[in-house]
Amino acid sequence: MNISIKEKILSTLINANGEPVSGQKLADELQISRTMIWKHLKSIEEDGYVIEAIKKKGYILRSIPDLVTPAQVIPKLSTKYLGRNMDYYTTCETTQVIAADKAREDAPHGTVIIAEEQTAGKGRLERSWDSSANKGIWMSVIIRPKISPEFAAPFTLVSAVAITQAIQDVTNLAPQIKWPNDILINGKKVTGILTELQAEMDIVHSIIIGIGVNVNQELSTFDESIQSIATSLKIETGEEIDRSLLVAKILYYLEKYGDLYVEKGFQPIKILWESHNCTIGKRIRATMLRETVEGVALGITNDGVLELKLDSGEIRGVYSADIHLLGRN
Ligand code: BTX
Repeated sequence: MNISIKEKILSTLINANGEPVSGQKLADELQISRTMIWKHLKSIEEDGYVIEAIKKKGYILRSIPDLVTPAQVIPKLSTKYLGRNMDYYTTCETTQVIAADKAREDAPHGTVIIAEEQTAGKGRLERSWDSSANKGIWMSVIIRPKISPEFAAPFTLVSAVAITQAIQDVTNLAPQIKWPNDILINGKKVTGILTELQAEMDIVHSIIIGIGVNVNQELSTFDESIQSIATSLKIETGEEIDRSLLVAKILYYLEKYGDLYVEKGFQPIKILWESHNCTIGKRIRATMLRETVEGVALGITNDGVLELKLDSGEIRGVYSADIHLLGRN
């Protein structure tokens, strides 16, 4: 586990559940001086934690800011490998590029790069992703499944199912998936997924799953250009959501369904995806790189390809597109 001394001190304070933690004990355990412990505690306070020092007893954590630090996420994890190696940034341009570099440098299977803020968040096809500070979940997950590249694309659908289920668990909302990977609540986008691949012809080196979830934004936090199409969990529930808990839940379901897909194929995921989808049976417009077509979405195939019945009667497989829902068939 990649965890700094500061994070270890913080984890100890969090795990003490309101009981005092002795400075001397911390110093002994971590084999550093009391002065160093004190410096780390000051730095933890600067991050927004409130720590009370009680004479002869030690330090008590009185309040925790809503952050997605490893110290807050890791104790909530119930995964075997996802998120067990976590790199945290208060700000960065995009976690996706950091993850791509780390994947090339042999970062272990399940590594997560997470940031409080992205200044150049990436959407698909060079679009941008609005990633304001301390309000959302902006993370890239590196996985190294032993599969060949043609089996990589469904991981986008696996991720959409995992995130939907996690949001449902934490908020009781019932998000819907618009093929392939938009997660909507009341017709507005709450999540975006960007899946990137590092591979050779016959083997996947890594899949980098970029996940953006709007959590605690007010409508005015969003860039004006997306205020009519975006929503957040706070807007939908009226409540602040614990982001670190949601990160842990997403990683739990992503590991569970990712493993299920690798072991059993797409069929079990397909059933889950269909139960959350809002695309099948609808009349849609699919904008692809070279053309735009309209028709009725019939369903998805065993590879996650969307089958569309065009007005001419022709049935077309859509591999990658932006989908606009036009209403019922
Ligand atoms: P997408 O191409 O499906 O969506 C991008 C489009 O969505 C934008 O053109 C804009 O219209 C709209 N949009 C931008 N920001 C938001 C937002 N916060 N909420 C709702 N709608 C928005 C989706 O691409 C893929 C997004 C992946 C984001 C993650 S965050 C962690 C990782 N790092 C990174 O840079 N990207 C991924």
